[in-house]
Amino acid sequence: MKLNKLALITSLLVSTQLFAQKPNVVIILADDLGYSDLGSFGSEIKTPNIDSLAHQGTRFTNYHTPSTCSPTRSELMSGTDHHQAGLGAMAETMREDAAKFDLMPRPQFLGKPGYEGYLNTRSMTLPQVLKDNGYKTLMAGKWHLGYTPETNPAKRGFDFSYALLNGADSHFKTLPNGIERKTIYTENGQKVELPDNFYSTDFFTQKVIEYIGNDKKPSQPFFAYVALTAPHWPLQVPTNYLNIYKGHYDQGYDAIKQKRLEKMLKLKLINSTKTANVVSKELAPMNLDTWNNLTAEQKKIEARKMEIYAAQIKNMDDNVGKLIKHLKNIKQYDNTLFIFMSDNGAEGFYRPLPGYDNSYNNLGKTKSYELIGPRWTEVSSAPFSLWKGTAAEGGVSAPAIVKLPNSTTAKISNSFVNVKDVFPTVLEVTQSSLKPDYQDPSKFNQLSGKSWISYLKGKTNSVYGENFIYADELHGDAYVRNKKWKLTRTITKNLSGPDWKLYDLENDRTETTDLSKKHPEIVKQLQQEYVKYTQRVGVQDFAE
Ligand SMILES: [Ca+2]
Repeated sequence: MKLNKLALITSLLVSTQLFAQKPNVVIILADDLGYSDLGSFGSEIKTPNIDSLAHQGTRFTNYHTPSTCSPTRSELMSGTDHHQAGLGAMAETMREDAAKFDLMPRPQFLGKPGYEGYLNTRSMTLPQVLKDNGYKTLMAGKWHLGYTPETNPAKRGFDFSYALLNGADSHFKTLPNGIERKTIYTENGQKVELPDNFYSTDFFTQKVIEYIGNDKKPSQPFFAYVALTAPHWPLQVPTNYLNIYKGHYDQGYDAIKQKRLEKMLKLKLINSTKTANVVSKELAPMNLDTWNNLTAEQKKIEARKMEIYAAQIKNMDDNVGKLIKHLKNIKQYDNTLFIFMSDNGAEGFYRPLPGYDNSYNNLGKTKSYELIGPRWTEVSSAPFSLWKGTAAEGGVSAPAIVKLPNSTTAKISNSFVNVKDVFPTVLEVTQSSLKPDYQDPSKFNQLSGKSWISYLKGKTNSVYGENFIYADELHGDAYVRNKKWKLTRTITKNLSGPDWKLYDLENDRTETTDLSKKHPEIVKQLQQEYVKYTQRVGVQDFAE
């Protein structure tokens, strides 16, 4: 009897020890961060903490996401195409009043399969699967995948959650007089009021640190989803950040972009400083002209907006630094898988709100509500074309960094990868398994990405192989890829006209030369692949 007891205790101790050795997982999701906005991706903005992950891990130069927030988040959480996960279109576009948000309304789509407007019940979730596998699961930040109690993070697998349920909010608690907060925050599923000193990124990071706790020998590994709302509009920073980039952007768009391109070339992220064409004044939001054609007053305001944007990114990096420091303090840093990425390209459309004080001296403070606008976005997206909400590379390419547990060397990877790969990658690193129900396609959407691990460990030359087909569609903007080819259209705001265009991404990822007339056979083949994709995932046609 005594022996049995001892054996039981010993085996418990051994299993607890093995359990504790499972790696932690930290996913940091930036919101609308452009492709070249990090120091390690060519930016002049100082991001040493995020760069420290890049310098011990892999930078993906060819990482893809849907072109807006909630579709990407649905793919990250479910590991499946957003048309199957419930965000075939953003919920905001399926409202009768979508035009209010500068979006083309398609209320007739709402409720169709895959267009529920929230992370649907056919989606298994990454936090739930990790929880089933013994992980403590926690998140803080933007959810954007459902407003009801059933669709709250607390019901979709998170043990601990502090969530903004909406797609955006002011970064401070204080709003202008007469403006009422309509957004909803919940903690562990219960509605909460923001604290008076709330600043989004500071607060969400602190919450994550609090949920992780101080235990140096935790009984469970953890999964932390750090869903930051920076540097999404409005441009707002704490007072001590207001002037840290003062004067840095007075040279204007082209000078800063050129510096980024040269740095990217030096870092071997690109192989030439060729960059995309800028949008014409006629098509640009606000009809904003190029730098040399602006008045001195316009230049002053434009430069100020970018100073605030850069400061917002610096604040985000400082918070990532706080999190890294905490993990080092509790001896959990080395044994953690880090994935840092943006959820989509930088925001180039202009979506101001009435009732805010956007005078020069108030920019970046509470009660202001500004965006960087299209021209600085063309810098954020460099070397790519366009921005968030389009199928151009500037909309669907995001900076991404993965640092495997105990990794210490820097790599740059040009392999095509996408956000749906995160789920299977995390499963492989954490040696987690799916319960039988989740493996039944009649009950649940199946994972459609590929794990990066064989590739990152040097066992394969690319994640998807040479001849992969990949397609996506959002709000009528679409693309399909095979080998070096991308067939694409961006109908939004008529930015690229109604026609499909063909680009050779190997030689022209800036999408400057349309080769559709030259290679009609490739256009035809890719069009057929695109139709197959729309049928497979159930795309509703926005273009009609
Ligand atoms: Ca976003």
